Amino acid sequence: MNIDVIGSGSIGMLMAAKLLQTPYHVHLWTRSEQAAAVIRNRGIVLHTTDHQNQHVYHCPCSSMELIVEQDEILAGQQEEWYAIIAVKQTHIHDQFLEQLDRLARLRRYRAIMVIQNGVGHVRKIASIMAMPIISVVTSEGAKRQGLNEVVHAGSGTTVLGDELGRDKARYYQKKLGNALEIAGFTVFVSKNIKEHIYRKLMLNAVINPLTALFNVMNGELPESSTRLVLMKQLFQESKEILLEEEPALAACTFDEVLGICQATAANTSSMRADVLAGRRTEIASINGAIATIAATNKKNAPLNESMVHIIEALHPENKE
Ligand code: KPL
Repeated sequence: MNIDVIGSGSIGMLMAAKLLQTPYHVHLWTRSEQAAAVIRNRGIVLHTTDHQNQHVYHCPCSSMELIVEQDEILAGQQEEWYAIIAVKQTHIHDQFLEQLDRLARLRRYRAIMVIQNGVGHVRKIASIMAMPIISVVTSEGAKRQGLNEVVHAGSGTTVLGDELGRDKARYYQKKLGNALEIAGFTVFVSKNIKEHIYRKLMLNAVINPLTALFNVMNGELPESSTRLVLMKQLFQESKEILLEEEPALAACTFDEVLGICQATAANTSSMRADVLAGRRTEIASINGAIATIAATNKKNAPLNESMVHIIEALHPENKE
């Protein structure tokens, strides 16, 4: 089995480093040639959770921006290829989709896995790719430290599911789930992946914008009473909106949000990290997506909408 890991962010690098320890062949794809060159020359450095150990994994690596030049190398390959798409929502734009389409034609992927926060990505990717697409929701903790280093900040679970019902999706879901298990991840296959996607969406809708706005670590967020009130209100609003789409969310409680803050206490949320680095955030695919779902169901989403407006106002790079 051959696996392209597309995206060298924290989860992409963690997946690649773990899969490199299996008999599978792994190829990592970065956004820029600069990052690819660093990884080709120095390998991926994976730090253990306790920071006591680090291992270097040498990894074939190319950049998506040079995909055209790779045609000759990749064309006509007969092996069985799969892809894990681990780029951020903000990166799934037209140019990326063109590059992905090109790579998919060259590799003739049997199936792909997509791992993103928020919603919207599956529809975009499915519009250009006809093979089975497996949705993945992971709670693995990973922290990127530079172009080729990642800390495995905490073990979690990785849930796989089929949202689109395409032919053979169940078969590949099992096969790819096994591959991730062999790489050391704790994997579950869910018959209702939407529940997991929406549950994560709801947690991200509370933790991500508020940690970014108040500039605090995940564990610090519930420590002030003002922030706690906002967290509860944002949770309540998001839950009511998403419940209409996914009744299984009825069982979700605010304690779950507090539990994630505690379990990831020393983490900088991905949105806070984006804001601190001056990058576009995933606000549109998280709180923006919840506001859109509300509008579709003729409901209001004042807090989710406010989060979008405040993050956009503070950080104009977030405007489309
Ligand atoms: O998924 C996350 C993120 O930062 O995007 C949480 C769960 C909030 C962990 O940091």
